Amino acid sequence: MSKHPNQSNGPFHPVSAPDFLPLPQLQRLQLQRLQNIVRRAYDHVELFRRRMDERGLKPADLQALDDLAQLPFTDKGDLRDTYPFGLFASPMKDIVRLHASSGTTGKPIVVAYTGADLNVWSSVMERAFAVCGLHESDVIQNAYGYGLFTGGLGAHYGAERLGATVIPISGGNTDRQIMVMRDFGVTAVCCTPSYFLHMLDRASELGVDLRGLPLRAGVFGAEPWTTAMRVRIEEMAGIRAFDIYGLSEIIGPGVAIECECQNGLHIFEDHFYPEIIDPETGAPLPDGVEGELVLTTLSKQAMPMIRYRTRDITALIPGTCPCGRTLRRMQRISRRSDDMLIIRGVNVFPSQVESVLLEMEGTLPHYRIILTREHGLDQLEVQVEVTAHMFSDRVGALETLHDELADAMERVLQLRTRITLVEPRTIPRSEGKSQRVIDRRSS
Ligand code: DLL
Repeated sequence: MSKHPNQSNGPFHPVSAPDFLPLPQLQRLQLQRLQNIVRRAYDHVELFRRRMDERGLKPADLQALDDLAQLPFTDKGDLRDTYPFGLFASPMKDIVRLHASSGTTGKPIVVAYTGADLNVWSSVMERAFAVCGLHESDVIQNAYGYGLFTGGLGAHYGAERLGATVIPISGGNTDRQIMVMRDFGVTAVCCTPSYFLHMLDRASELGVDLRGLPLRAGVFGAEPWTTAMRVRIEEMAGIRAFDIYGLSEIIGPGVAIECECQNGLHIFEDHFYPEIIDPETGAPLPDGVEGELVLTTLSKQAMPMIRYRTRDITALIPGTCPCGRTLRRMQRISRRSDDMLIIRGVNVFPSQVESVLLEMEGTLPHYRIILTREHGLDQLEVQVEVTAHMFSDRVGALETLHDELADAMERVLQLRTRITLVEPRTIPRSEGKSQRVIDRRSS
């Protein structure tokens, strides 16, 4: 038998079979599922039916995958306007789980699952873990928060279905996380990248070197992080760090994940159909061009999402992946179309700030961006921790670092930035998604 493409991660995992479907077969499956889901949404979701009718469209008009582009978009505003249950396509008796995530106003957005939906969710999460080379012998510490957030339970059921040993520790209590990681022989950890950085710091304070433990993989997501951040994490922890993507509106974690090639995230296209559009005009963009990711759920029963505008900015990567999967890949999410900060008329993305900081020797990957308004003028301050070594009476070195950072920021952002170098462990840590931007301009 010939060597299977993902054999470097151990034997081919049987659950990965759908990742390798021949393209015509995948596309037939997608079209069939798309036709069913559009019919379901039309029959059961009033908002969707009204929008289709306004365009003179019927579900039967959908004859090819390309016809999807004629259908109306859905966005977070629709979830807000129909709060809490207005987009459900199943009666409450068939809904077995609700989750929620933050909305654009005070109310959260609510998402629903039937038993069949939970089954799909566990299966894509199981496949996601298999993509990173995890299997039944792994011990997975799941430090995503359990609760209304989809991270905890999503990863939990996928890891259990894989047959791995799951430690449902949830987020928080970092000392206990490190004790468990060491004492229970943990081989993989799931959490936000920022929380893992925090664990790394704390471990080193406690004199625990993660590189000496069996830990070999991290499955990190729920917030943007950069390749530079990955390099740091992999070096400091001696692991492979994989990027996992998802959002509550579509299912939770398990929409896309990086394979061993770590060159883009494979989208589980047999369940989630991707498009990239121009965020301004809504026009479809070709592969390789950055734009807003739009996703359509192909199998979700309780809350089908047709052409959901994620606000996440990425591009579909042309060509095939050396791993052999036929699932298309997207670039890691660099930013959201709506996390753009406008400072004195200049567009700034937090990821730009991070990339400058991480390229500079002597800084630690803990920072925050503080926006204020002084005399009517927006001010951008970047607070960043520097290494303890830097702080030990090398005033000259601190000054040099400060000036170099200010210059590098100006080059990249086209904006003069106030840099504040702070001692290690002074910036508040988060146990879930980090809050790196503090906007005090309106207060
Ligand atoms: O964050 C689901 C999740 C849990 C994904 C655990 C991965 C791991 P929400 O709370 O609804 O769901 O937030 C979704 O988070 O639209 C992105 O803007 C951002 N996001 C999620 N994963 C990534 C990632 C979960 N890998 C929103 N890179 C999404 C960048 C991410 N941003």
